[in-house]
Amino acid sequence: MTILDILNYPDPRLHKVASIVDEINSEIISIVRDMTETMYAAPGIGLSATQVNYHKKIIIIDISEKKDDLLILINPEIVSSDGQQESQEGCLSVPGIYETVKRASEISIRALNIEGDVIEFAVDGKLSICIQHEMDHLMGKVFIEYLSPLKKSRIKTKMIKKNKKFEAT
Ligand code: K1U
Ligand code: ZN
Repeated sequence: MTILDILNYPDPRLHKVASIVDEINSEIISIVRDMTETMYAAPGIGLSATQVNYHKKIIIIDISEKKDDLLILINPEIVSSDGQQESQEGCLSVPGIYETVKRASEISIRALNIEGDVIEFAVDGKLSICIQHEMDHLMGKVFIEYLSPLKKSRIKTKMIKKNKKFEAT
């Protein structure tokens, strides 16, 4: 397994739209393994393939305390959504930034699991927020795009400075 580099905002590759996984082959299994190691090492509670510069519809999530409840969703789709909730979100691609985002409170998801079976389930709360956040990444959307143009621009400037500092060291 390998710990992959996570793209940092405003890297333009974060805005690529992921394509459908049409076969769960050894390449997909390998990227899922590497993503899992990367997410746990970061540490994070979710990760999309987009963030590791792999532009296929794969997300992984583990919101458990013990980090022993990994959810792997391939080609995830939101089949229905209801209500609204607001909460603070962070992003491994925008480190150090936490902002309040409004999202649907309950969503029903259809996806493939790693065995290639179709799974359908409804979720709310933190898991629902995390799934919506990761699915946005697959569409090339980063959570700060929900903020006002002024806030977004300030964060962008801050991140560019931070990335330059990091590259110089
Ligand atoms: O997509 C990502 O960048 C991962 C992101 C997921 C997420 C967090 C909060 C709301 C929605 C989606 C993160 O994991 S940021 C790090 C984080 O939240 C965390 C890390 C360690 C322990 C607890 C939380
Ligand atoms: Zn994110």
